[in-house]
Amino acid sequence: MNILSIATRPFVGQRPGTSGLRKKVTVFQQPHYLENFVQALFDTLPDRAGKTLVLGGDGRFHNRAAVQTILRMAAANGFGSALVGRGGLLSTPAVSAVIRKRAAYGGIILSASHNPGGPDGDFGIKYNISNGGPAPEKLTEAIYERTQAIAEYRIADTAEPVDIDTLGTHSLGEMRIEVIDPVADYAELMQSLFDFDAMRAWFAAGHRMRYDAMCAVGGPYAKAILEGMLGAPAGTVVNGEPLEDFGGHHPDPNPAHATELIAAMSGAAAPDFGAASDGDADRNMILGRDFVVTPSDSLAVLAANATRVPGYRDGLAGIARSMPTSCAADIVAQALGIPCYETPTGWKFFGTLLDADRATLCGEESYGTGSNHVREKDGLWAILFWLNLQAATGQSVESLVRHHWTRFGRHYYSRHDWEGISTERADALMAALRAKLPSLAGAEFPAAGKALRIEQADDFAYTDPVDGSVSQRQGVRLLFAGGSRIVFRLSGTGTEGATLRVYLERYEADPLQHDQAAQEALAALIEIADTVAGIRSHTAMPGPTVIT
Ligand code: G16
Repeated sequence: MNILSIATRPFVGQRPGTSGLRKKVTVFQQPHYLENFVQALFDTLPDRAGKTLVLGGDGRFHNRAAVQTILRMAAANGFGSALVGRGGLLSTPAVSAVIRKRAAYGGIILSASHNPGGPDGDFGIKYNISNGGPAPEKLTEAIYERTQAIAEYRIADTAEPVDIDTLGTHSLGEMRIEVIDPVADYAELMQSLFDFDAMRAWFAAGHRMRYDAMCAVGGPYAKAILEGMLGAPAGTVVNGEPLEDFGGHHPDPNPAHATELIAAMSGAAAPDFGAASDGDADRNMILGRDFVVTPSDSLAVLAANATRVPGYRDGLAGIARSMPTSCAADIVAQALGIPCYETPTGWKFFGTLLDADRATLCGEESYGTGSNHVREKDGLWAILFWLNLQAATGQSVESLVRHHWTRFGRHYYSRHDWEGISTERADALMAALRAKLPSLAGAEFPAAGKALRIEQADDFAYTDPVDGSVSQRQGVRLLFAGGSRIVFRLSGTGTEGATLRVYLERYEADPLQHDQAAQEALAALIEIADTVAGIRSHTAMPGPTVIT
């Protein structure tokens, strides 16, 4: 095999964000753009020779072309073999499962997660290390440094595309390519964790479910497991065919973007259980009939009930949540007598805790939940966990959550996103807020006839308790007496301008106060957030663009 060395020049802005490098498809289509990033990645993996690389993506536009390029580059950079999901498809949690099961060196996932796809949409690439989890910051920074100095990349000189649509093995020079069933390893892992008999019986008893795969990569997994292995009626999985533009859907499973599912779950004739996953199937949304579960509550309910599920029968070592995620899990951890870790936003921060067996379950407000079975959040895993709980207890989603609130109290929770702010304005807002921090502790705000007092105001910093690495400036927190919180941070996953995320949370122990609408229950905090940060004046926007 002839290997070409192609001269190139650095592109500005190839720094991975919260979860890999995400840009517009048109940016990735520029000559050398993908190649530069992949070569920079390979250059930071000096002992890659002869090793196995897992490769797949969420099937969005540009996925197939990128797979071919990366295979040619992997062969030219000395990898011994590549495991590719059939059709170039692998969900993010499946990549993690395959890396772990087959002891691969690492994996490349082609996805921009929940961001829209298609020729005018977004594309992305992320690297996972040998534990199956996202590359830690040390590695993503090294990749970025390399992108800024790159002068050439290596690629196999062949115009013949590899047949990635047929299971089996091929070779590209000395590299062996195995096209694998994207679902098989993952499905086997799910069987080892959940009570498939109980879930089969739940469907056989006539219970109904609606799983909206949002025309993304979750469809094949959900169909194989729910309709194939668990006997759910055909049609349980909707929007189940992965499409390059997600059928025009915004594959972000939350109440703002999964409106079809919310409508289908409303009314007496609605199915018992509703669920959705995102572009790369690592996020999940859980619904009962006329009832939407917040991701923060979902983590807390799963933790409190974990021993009802075979894979977690022996209990949990600990729980971890990202800082903006509500403190509902903390109260459960306290009751169970186990630690609860508060990490920065980004699944990569859970890796060391899971590897060290300090945490068993992890979760984030951004519709991510997972456990130590892989090193990624896992949409279908969370959905099967909820299904297993319903089958094991005979309770509905709503009743599981209401019992939980009665026992532990309710954390009213909402996230307000202000999207499409110019980077300058967003940076100015955060800088002004940070400058104000010293004056905020002790400040009082009138709310519904009483005063809300800020007890602590800071910029969240995290020291990883396992490897000691430090991450600064992870978001401004206002912590109020009584447990309410407001958190401000800028998103690290967007591709245009900046998105301000404002996270709002209020704790309510009294069961008689558990029936308010979240936005009403949080009204005073919503007002304080704007007063303190001057959001409207900084952004010149009338209100948030997305409320979840
Ligand atoms: C990624 C990260 C998550 C994070 C989310 C939102 O999820 O893996 O840890 O919570 O982005 O991040 P941000 O608030 O910075 O936009 P995904 O599903 O997009 O890979």
